[in-house]
Amino acid sequence: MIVVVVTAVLAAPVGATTDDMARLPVSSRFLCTNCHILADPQAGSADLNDFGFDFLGAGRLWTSELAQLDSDDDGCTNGAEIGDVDGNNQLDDGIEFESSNPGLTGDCSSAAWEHMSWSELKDLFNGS
Ligand SMILES: [Ca+2]
Ligand SMILES: [Ca+2]
Repeated sequence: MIVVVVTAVLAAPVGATTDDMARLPVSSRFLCTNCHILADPQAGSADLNDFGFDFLGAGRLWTSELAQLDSDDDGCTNGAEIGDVDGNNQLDDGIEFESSNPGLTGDCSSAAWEHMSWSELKDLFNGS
């Protein structure tokens, strides 16, 4: 599996990022960092983040399966982070740009907490 992914990365044409960005429902906030790790913003980097690898594995297409994954393992699905929960390639109501980054761990939890009511928080701790 790793060999397949590495081969696909090496085979990717230069400049593919722009085309790939257009395949997401929205990419206006994080642009190429939805899929790539930019260690040095000046130089840039083609290294993929965890969402980038899953996007590649999905045939470089935004699918409902990809939307349901939590690529960066931060508790929010890729769909919730992008703003298209069901992955139908239509942004959810009121969404104009990514809510958080699907390839960056830990950037969505605070937003999720802020949107919970006190009764929802209580239910969470009570396990009901
Ligand atoms: Ca996530
Ligand atoms: Ca995230």
